[in-house]
Amino acid sequence: MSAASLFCPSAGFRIMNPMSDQTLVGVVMGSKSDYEVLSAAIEILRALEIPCEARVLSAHRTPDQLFEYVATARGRGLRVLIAGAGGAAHLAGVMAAKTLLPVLAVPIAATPLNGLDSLLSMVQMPKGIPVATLAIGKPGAANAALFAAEILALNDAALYERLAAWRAARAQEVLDAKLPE
Ligand code: RP5
Repeated sequence: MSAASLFCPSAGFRIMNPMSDQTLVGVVMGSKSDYEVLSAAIEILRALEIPCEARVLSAHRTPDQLFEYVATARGRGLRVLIAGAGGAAHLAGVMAAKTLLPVLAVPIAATPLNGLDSLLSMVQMPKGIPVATLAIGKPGAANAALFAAEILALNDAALYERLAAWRAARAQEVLDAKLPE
């Protein structure tokens, strides 16, 4: 198994950085059913070599365990939290209430309202407890990871270079695009 990808049974996926094994980003989802969407965030974090962990914790089904996770996150060295949930998605707001770490929220289409319920739940946080809300679904999950990377890159020149290279590669994909004759 490569050092860049290690499965940790007790904490879900844990992505190791060859330079440091300090976990920096915690990806929390309200249900295992959210994983397909949040995997878009984990893929980006892995590509940028940002050590992260993924957990299933619910604001309404496992509130005590969620509180414990968030309350200890900063002390464990985590620097950014990503929260993905569907329906009445109070997960991100509850997490933000328990920490001063930045919380990036990913709305998930899990009900007949197609994610609009989740989006509004997350984006309409009352003044004082901020949650940064991304787009619904996989695009939002990927952008949450990129936003986390931008935050971490403020104090990590090597990560800044990896992020710049990642974006340059996306630009090159556009420039290389071939249209039908
Ligand atoms: C939310 O309810 C979860 O975040 C998930 O998006 C949705 C459905 O959960 P399951 O019924 O699939 O566990 O709490």
